[in-house]
Amino acid sequence: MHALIVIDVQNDFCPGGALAVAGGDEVVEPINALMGAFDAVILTQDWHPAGHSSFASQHPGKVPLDRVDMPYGPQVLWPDHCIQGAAGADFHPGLNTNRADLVIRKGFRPTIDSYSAFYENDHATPTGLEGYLQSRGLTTLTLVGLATDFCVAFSAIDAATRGFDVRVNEALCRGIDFDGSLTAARQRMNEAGVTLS
Ligand code: VGL
Ligand code: ZN
Repeated sequence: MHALIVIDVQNDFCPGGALAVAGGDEVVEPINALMGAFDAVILTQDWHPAGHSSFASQHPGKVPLDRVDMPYGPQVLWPDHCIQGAAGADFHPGLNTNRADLVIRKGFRPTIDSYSAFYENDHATPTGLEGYLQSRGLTTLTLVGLATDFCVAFSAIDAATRGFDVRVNEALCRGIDFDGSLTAARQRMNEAGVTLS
């Protein structure tokens, strides 16, 4: 059984949003068109409380894209984005959310970020998605969405490491791509056994 996992196609990651990914909105219609071909469609939603620890605004003297050391490891700092209940956290209005069997939210704990749909950035705290997929027999996963080099890549690597057959459809992803992050993410995905197409 094959699931389509649509990562973070939310207003803040689209042009005009707080953490806009270039061309982020271009993936919306082609993702909609793909949904019917899958046994299950799952959406992820970045869902931060105001004042989240991944926001540069919470770290005096820091600006977005600076790095800090968190108790769980290094963390890139971001502009305030995807705040629970705010318009920026809504899915892009063109995304066909009706087709989704499951919406999984992540990043809701104030002191830890969660790029991956499977584990928070400590690589230990589960979101529950793995158990959901297992109990539905969804062993093959195609990932699309935003951003290729952060939430898509982290999700793909976690899933491949946990034994899923993972494909990333790069044409239906867009990346943030700073400081070599896209090239590095592609390499890490390849090493983890993710199929890039
Ligand atoms: C993401 C940075 C911060 C993503 C989410 O969806 O790739 N990136 N929060
Ligand atoms: Zn976030």
